[in-house]
Amino acid sequence: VSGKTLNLGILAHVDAGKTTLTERLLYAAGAIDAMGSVDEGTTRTDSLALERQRGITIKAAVASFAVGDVVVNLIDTPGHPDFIAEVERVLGVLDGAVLVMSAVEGVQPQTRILFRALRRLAVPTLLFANKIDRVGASQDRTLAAISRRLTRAVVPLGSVTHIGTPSANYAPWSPSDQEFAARLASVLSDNDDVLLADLVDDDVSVTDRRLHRALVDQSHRAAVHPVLFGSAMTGAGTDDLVAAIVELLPVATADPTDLLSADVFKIERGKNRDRVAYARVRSGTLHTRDRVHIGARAEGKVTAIRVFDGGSSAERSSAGAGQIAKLWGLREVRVGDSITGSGDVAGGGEGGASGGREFRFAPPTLEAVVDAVHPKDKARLRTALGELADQDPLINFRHGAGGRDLCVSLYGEVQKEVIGATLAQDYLLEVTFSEARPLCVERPRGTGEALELLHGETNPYSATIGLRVEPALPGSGVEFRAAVDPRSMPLYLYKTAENFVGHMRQFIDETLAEGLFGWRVTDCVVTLHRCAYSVFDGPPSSRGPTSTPADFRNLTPIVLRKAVAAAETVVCEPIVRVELEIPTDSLRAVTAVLAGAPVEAASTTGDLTRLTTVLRVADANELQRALSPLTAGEGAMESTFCGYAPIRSGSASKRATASGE
Ligand SMILES: Nc1nc2c(ncn2[C@@H]2O[C@H](COP(=O)(O)OP(=O)(O)OP(=O)(O)O)[C@@H](O)[C@H]2O)c(=O)[nH]1
Ligand SMILES: [Mg+2]
Repeated sequence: VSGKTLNLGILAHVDAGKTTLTERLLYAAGAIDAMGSVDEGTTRTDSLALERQRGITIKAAVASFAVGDVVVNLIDTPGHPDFIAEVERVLGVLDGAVLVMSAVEGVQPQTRILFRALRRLAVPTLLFANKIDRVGASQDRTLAAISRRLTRAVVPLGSVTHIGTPSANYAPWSPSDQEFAARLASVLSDNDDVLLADLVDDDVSVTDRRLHRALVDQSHRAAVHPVLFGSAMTGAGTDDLVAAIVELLPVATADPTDLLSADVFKIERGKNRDRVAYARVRSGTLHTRDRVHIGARAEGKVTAIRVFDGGSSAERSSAGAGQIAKLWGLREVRVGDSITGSGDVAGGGEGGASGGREFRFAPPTLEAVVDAVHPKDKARLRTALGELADQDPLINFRHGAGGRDLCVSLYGEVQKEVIGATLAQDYLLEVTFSEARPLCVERPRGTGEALELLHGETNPYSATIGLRVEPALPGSGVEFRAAVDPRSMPLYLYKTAENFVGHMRQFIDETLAEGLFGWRVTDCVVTLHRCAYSVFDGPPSSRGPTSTPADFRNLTPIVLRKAVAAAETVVCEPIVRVELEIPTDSLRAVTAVLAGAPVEAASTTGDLTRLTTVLRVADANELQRALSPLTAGEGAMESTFCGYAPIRSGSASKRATASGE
């Protein structure tokens, strides 16, 4: 294991040119001999049949090239908002990112959402304005949109000639260009007081070289974002982009002698349908035949490793800190798992499961019931969805309607089609989907308690459990507290109090997956306030505890359901904050569609009006459909998930009144 690694995400709004750019970068760096094309379905990273048919990226894919002694692992991501969960997993393994936008369309809704996430995680990010060869491309408009809608902490590194024509080209500014140096100095000094003071004093120490060093340093720290222009299609500007990537983005830093830790961000099926995990090694070194912890859940043995190494991946006996490795042999691995050495303390990172999952973006807000066309396939469908859910963070399903229905959660209609096509292609399953409806949650209305006593008349199990359910702050999720003496816990079965509490937590999460109205129960505190196990006190030889794990596993859901029923629940549906930018002369027509929804902020500049409001998801979807006809195609809207609000009696299409969370 030698050299340096840079794990680079390529992110953008749908169709901005990520996959084409990935292909171009591989070609420019000599990793491939000929450029593939998205339109012909021949790129390296859009390798799935579905991606090639549709010309869109669905799954994140890794490719790599070398520049000098740096191996750049490119992760091409999907831009369609239905596949945002795929980007979510990738964000955690990046050293840097290129946020691509089109120099024609400029900053689009997903551009902002992605940029915000990159900023929050402080991922060093270059901005690349693509498609300068297309009619309508504009440098000034793109830069204005960036500083108005993304950030002012940007430095354009060059300019474009013949923009909007096939011969459009990009040329970097010369470091001695006075205007460029002045602009650079002004942006950099916003984050550097010493530089600012020297500039004010007109100090001779402010040289081109000093400015350049400050640019490198601030880009590495994600304090400023260099902007480059180019065309993935013609190759204009892409050599400069390669140079900027290796100079202005930081390489991975980690200690290969440290304890092993690796993050799984993608799972793919191998030739024998075995699981292949893509993991970024965070620290330490992973060897073939190593036994490892998979989250805190399972163990496994790595049977083979491939490492990305400029060009394609190559078989290796080990993968070191900073590298992205493909791992074979981990049968129980899921996306989001953290892998640690089996000699070390298991390092949490249980991801993948639907339980306490955290979203960097928004959670899915829709769901549909999926059903097999042929009744005999029902069981197989269940298994297939389970398998898909394990390898694919996009797919999340639950049993609705008391176990009769299979419900998949969704970000949108395209995702529904993709799941259908995947089931057909990979599992030969024909399915139908119900219309997507808002994915609701239930919150407790008040406090509820329930208790089942050992030997009690209504208690079919040999244990005592008392649980209390109380409402908690919106957005807080489920908290479990064990308010009993550890001596009352069946430690002879679970060894430690912590382990027992962990198991109880799991029973509770499973039970809360379906509340009184069939939705997940959340935003509550569950307290275990009574607990006892049964002790057989016959002759001394047979004296001792007799409750089994099954008693606790089976009794907990019974007691918890009673407690939830006593608390009662309120069904709440997802709401989104909607930002609208519309021609002022369409304001009336648009507000008519919003009837009733509170407009939080409105401002008019020139003939454009911007306003913000909060809508139920169903209404936001309706508005999205109505917007284009109402604004002659000029209106733009962006919605961000902002929580849940109690459903208005009867109809999910009523306007939101609550302000959410
Ligand atoms: N004229 C021109 N067209 C481009 C350029 N880059 C990409 N395209 C075209 O834009 C379309 C979308 O390109 P992709 O590379 O698939 O975009 P993407 O961002 O990967 O799209 P998703 O992965 O689906 O989000 C294709 O038709 C490309 O041929 C460019 O620089 N100039
Ligand atoms: Mg793509």
